[in-house]
Amino acid sequence: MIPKDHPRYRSLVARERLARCAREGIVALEGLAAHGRGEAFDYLIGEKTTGSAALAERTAAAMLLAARHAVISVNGNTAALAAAEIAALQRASGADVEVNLFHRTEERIERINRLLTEHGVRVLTGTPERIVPLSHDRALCLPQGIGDADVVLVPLEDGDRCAALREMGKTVITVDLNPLSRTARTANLTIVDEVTRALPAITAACASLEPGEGERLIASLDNTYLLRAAIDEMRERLSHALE
Ligand code: PTJ
Repeated sequence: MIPKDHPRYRSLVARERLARCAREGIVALEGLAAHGRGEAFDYLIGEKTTGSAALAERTAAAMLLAARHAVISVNGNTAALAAAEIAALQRASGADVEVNLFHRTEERIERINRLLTEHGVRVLTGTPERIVPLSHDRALCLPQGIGDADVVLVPLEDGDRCAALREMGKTVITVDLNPLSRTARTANLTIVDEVTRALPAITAACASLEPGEGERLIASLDNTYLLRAAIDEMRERLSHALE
């Protein structure tokens, strides 16, 4: 039992949930290591949504709403941390949700589908095909889902799929606390924020974009600027860390 007044309460609850989901076969054991990396970067940005992340989240909302067919691609970590937040974003954006795993087994796919469904997500199901040009199982996706999408939101991505999706001509939005990752640098739009803060912020933006704002945000999107801003924020915080 984690005491509510513990200074690291939120972080400990997230860890406990991931550990439980790992025991239940929802989160891959490798996902626990991935979370630790994310936590370290979250420390560096001050465990808050920065101004540049908020801009990225608004831009993501605009891109999801403007898409012909937007799909949110969900892995084990994202499902464990943010199932209810995915449901809310699906309602606000009209995006489809598809489970796509790096450490893929049919059993994990089923467990994650069930967890998402229990939280109100309408999950796309069907027979996956090797559509994404990759040699591992992330190539497998649904022809009527990621296969057909023009915009794909891929939170906590593992690297090479982002490039493969871009090669297919898709627009890729990612959520990644590490602004140096391959995914962060390859995506069209990178939100450097913790996934449980980022998804509700995109959901809120879906309901509050002013007329014409979405087009302006998309036209002025500059991912290198957003990544630099995140790195500047970290550098600034580090240089005053012990004051
Ligand atoms: O469930 P599976 O089988 O699809 O596997 C999922 C993992 C996460 C294991 C897989 O995609 C993976 O190995 O990912 P990586 O390469 O570790 O990349 C994950 C990225 O997400 C890293 O750059 C982390 O810094 C970042 N990250 C981790 N936790 C969070 C995060 N970013 C935002 N919010 C988080 N909570």
